[in-house]
Amino acid sequence: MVLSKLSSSLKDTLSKVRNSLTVDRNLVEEIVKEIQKALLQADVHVKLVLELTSSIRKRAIEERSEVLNKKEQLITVIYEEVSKFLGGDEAFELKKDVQNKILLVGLYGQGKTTTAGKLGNYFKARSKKVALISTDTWRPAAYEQLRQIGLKVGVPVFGDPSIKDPNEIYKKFEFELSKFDIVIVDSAGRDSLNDELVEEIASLKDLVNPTDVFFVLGADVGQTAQRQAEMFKEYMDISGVIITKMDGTGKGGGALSACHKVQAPVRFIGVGERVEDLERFNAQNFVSELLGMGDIEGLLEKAKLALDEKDAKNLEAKLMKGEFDLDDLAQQMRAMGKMGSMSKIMGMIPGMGNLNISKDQLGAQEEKIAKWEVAMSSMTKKERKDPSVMNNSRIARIANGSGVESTDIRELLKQYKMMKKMITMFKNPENFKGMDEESMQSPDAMMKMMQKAGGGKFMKQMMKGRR
Ligand SMILES: Nc1nc2c(ncn2[C@@H]2O[C@H](COP(=O)(O)OP(=O)(O)OP(=O)(O)O)[C@@H](O)[C@H]2O)c(=O)[nH]1
Ligand SMILES: [Mg+2]
Repeated sequence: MVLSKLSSSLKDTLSKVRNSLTVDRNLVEEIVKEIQKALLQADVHVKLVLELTSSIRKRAIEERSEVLNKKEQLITVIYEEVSKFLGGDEAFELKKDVQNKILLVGLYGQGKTTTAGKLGNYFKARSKKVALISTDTWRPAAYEQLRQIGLKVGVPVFGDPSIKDPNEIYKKFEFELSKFDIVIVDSAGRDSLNDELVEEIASLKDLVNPTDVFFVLGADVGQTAQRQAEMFKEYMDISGVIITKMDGTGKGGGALSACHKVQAPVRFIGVGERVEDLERFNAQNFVSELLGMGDIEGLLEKAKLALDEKDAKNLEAKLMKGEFDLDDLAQQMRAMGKMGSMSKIMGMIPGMGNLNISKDQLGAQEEKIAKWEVAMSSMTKKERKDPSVMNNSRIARIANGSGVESTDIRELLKQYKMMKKMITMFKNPENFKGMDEESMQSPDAMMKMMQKAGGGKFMKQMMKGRR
């Protein structure tokens, strides 16, 4: 399997990191050297190897994480830099609300025609109306080859072997093609890179105006891949790369270098000759497999959570000073705006973590929050700092100015009062007396504590609102 040698070398390197007692400069240097060697042996271009490893070295030495230990951090850095090398870890999505036209380009025999059929099959299986068109006027029987594949996967194939100009073929079927969700355009290859080929394809590209141009190349191309990639890139924007023949014996490094050169992410990989042998490429999965990192997802999650927690801590510190005004509420609401963070924040309030909040309730809450934000933008600074000045005429004025119903504004003020009361309550350690960690997490115990503190009514209201 392609890259298996690279993979096993990198896995060895990483287990060295895991088994080391300390992470120091020497270890980083040693690791960097090993990664360099592994990449060079896999045929990755030397300049890119140096670029990649120097950013790994720099980050490993300079960056410090608050939550990850040094080992975890080094592993994360290696992972992130290798993923970035592959063009980032966002997976391919079709463009929304428009017809998707995908133009496949690349040299002779790299797998364009086969991949056109595979993509047809892939999108058809996802309930899309797909059509293929052959614009290859170079290879004898190119149209017939694509037609056969189309028959196999049950996708219509357009083309006309009697026409000798690719643009004319496309124009002939342009109207027919407009009826499909997705059109895949197969283009011609040449046995060596020449301006004539690239100019022909650039002109076809201008005519088709594709939503994506995928550069197709085999995992076995080696060092020439970079030059190919460069030449195509000079003539047109390439939005993605498809690496075929991943099931072969190629070293893969040439293809990886090419991806880096065109600065486009790998979108799909071909893993065999059959039409089903196409996989959507996911850099995160690929790199974790390459590096043998079962733990990477956990580490990334941990690092991200730490950032969220930092935000929450900052807010908490402010709240604990008791200076809670409407602007703070707005800030908190904005933080909650990120889907899912609402339940996270609830989870941070003792006793609230165990309440089940459904997605619908969350959605309704978020809608409400959006309205409140609009209302707040019509308030004066003074009103936001000290909402106790609020009266009927002010509320009417704000409703008028913002277009938000005055009942919604009253609800906002009520919510603010509740929050403020709750914060004051939590600030007083007296209220927590006699409670252990566990009972702090139980809604019933919290309810009792609240009642003791004289907040029973408020608590009941809160619970009612949330359920
Ligand atoms: N093992 C394997 N073979 C593949 C893969 N993709 C394509 N091939 C084979 O590669 C050869 C060339 O594929 P084509 O699809 O004809 O390549 P092309 O880029 O259209 O070639 P031209 O039209 O001549 O430029 C065929 O024998 C395919 O079966 C793959 O993912 N794995
Ligand atoms: Mg072909």
